[in-house]
Amino acid sequence: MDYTKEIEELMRLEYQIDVKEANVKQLYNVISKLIMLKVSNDWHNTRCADIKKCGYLSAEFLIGRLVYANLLNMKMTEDVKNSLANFHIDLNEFEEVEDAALGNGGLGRLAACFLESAATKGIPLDGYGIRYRFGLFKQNFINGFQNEEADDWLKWGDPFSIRRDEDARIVEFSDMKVKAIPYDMPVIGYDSKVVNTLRLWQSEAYEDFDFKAFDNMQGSENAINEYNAKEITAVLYPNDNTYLGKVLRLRQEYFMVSASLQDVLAKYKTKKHSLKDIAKYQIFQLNDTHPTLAIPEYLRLLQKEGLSFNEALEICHQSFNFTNHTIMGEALEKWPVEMLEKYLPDVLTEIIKLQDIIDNTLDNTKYYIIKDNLVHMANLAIFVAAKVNGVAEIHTNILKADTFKDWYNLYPDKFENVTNGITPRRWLVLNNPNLTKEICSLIGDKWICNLDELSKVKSYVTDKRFLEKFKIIKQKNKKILSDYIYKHDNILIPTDFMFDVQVKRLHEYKRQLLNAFSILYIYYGIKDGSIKNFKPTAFIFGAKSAPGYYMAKAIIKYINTIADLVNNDPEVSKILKVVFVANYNVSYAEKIVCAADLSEQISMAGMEASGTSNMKFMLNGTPTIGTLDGANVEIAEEAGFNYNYIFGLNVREVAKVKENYNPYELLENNPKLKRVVESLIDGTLNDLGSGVFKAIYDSLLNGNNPDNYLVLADFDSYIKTKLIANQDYGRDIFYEKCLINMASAAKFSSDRSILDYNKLIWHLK
Ligand code: 26W
Repeated sequence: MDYTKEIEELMRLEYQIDVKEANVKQLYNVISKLIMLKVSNDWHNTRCADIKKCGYLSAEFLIGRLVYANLLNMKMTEDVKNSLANFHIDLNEFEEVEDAALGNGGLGRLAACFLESAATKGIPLDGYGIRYRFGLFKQNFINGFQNEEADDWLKWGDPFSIRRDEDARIVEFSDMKVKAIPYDMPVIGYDSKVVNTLRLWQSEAYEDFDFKAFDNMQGSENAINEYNAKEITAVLYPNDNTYLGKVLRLRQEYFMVSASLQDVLAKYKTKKHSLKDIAKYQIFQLNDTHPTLAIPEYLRLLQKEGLSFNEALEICHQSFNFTNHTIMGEALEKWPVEMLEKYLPDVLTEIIKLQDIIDNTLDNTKYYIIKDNLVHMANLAIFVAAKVNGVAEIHTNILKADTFKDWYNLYPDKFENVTNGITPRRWLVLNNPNLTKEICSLIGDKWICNLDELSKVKSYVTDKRFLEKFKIIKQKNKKILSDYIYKHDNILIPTDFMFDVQVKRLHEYKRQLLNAFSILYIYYGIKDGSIKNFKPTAFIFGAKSAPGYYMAKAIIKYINTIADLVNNDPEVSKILKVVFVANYNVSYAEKIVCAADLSEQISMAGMEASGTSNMKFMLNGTPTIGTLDGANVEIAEEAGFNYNYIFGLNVREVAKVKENYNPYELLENNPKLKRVVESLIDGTLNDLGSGVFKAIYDSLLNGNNPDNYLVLADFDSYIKTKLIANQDYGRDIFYEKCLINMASAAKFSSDRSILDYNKLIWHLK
């Protein structure tokens, strides 16, 4: 297809200019509109289908940059590239376009992969969430410390959204009433006629802003209302894994679910089915507890429509399913009863009715929703939901055996596992076109929508020609990444170095600190000659810290300071480089995961529910150095334990060690480790008087829970394994590991996850 003419016409329509006059933003908007034009019929047909649908309710959708992914899935990339070439325009120019970062990390990116997979597989799954005015903050470093800046993602326009004023809803709090305006995005599957919808709600003033009244100072009340209303969807909370208990966050959660449920009910009513049958047509997946207020809100709305409480509850039982994404106590949401009473009294009334049922039918010391004046959102979700699932085998087992043990004993059939996945379209086809081409030349292209086919590559892993090609492709990807890092972070990484990568949110349990310690250990070892023949390695980090997370920010400063030490050492910098890339995001990840040689997945066993970056690396042919945590376990099972670098304490051993853990004693018996840890306090590294390094030191050795995440306990095992991986690097056996991992990644397609959800939980056609 030649799109030249359509591009010209759209440019005239939108901007009244010639294509050659257009800037990048204008071009981006026009190409996006072209995609919208081409998808509109399929989108309309999917939307109108009168079939059972599932709503994926989520406070986060980390969709990233859409233009390339949409072109790919529409199979338009080549044609658009050629059409633009007529105007001497390069498609790569859109790399400036901002990511839509409407999510924090794993949970939000998972939601985006799931929507893409459902559309690809033809499953009617629509997303409902929040249209944040500002997404996850942008990160830069000032003297090595994280600095946050607002993410004004809309400055590029929002060409993939359609605002639908006609579907506006009113959301009421006890003290304010706001308008919820939906913005719809088409969710485009790969080569698929099914185009689902991501509906994101924006809050606006209920009354139109009255300028005249405002001028006269008569209606300043209106101005204030507008300000308050807009505030609800102003910004994504940047905390990942800690519950804050803020009123504004409560408003966001209620705003999103109330608007979405009203919407679903209004649409259902036009269909003339009995309201009692609604669960046959519409169900919901709760992405963690953030949207769990949907349960009491649905109870309230259904009763308003005339159903009895019991009828409404029965519908809720059939409608809601709940996914848990973390076992960390501090992340589990518990809203104070007084807060609900103050802002959402009618919702609280429904919650109390549920608690009454528990009081009347169950042992309420074991089972409760309200306790100590807190509403336990996970318990609410489990009590009502039809199915509850964890996100990797080991995680689901921990939920059953520990976190929700009593509930599991009560409702064993409610609990399911659905191991997470990633979409192979964005995370292989799009980000690694050369490897994609090579795989297609071996086994055809069916694997793109059926990743099981990828296992056919296994018969080529010892084929020298394929291995050489893989090396060349990896080398090319490393060059692209190295150039990008040089441009954005001003550090030059030679491409013949091993690229050892840890990218994910910064959290103590993920143990970036363990990685940092290992680098210092290697640095000292090279200097004193105790580590010989270390193969040149670049340690690459990418991570955002929650702005208020003191210890995570301290660790960022520590790693940046180690980077300065190492990179400025005239001798060692010939062998080691350390870089902490600024503003790690989806687009950066696309460049990183295809260029990595080693994937760091080193959380303390039992803490990482699943992880999904581990899957992205695997699919791009990168072995894992990791603990037996989350989906690492399944990765090692699929690829074979010998093809990855597994180390450290397992879940059982962690519990055992914690019984009487003495990190102080451990250090005294390990002088080399002691030297590394003391870099925090002996003046080797300078935290510019902030005291943050001493705080890290204290977290390891002093206080109630010293070294809570067993960094020191796992250190020896980690360093030993890391040195083995280093020695393997560059040899044929290493590349065999790369290829075996890639060829064994089928299980981690989000297509498989979505089909599992459908088979075990949703039962959609
Ligand atoms: C209330 C504050 C808050 C915000 C976000 C609490 C918890 C969260 C998320 C549950 C954190 C999260 O993203 N969890 C990650 O979910 C991924 C997708 O299932 C998993 O792969 C990660 O292991 C898990 O940490």
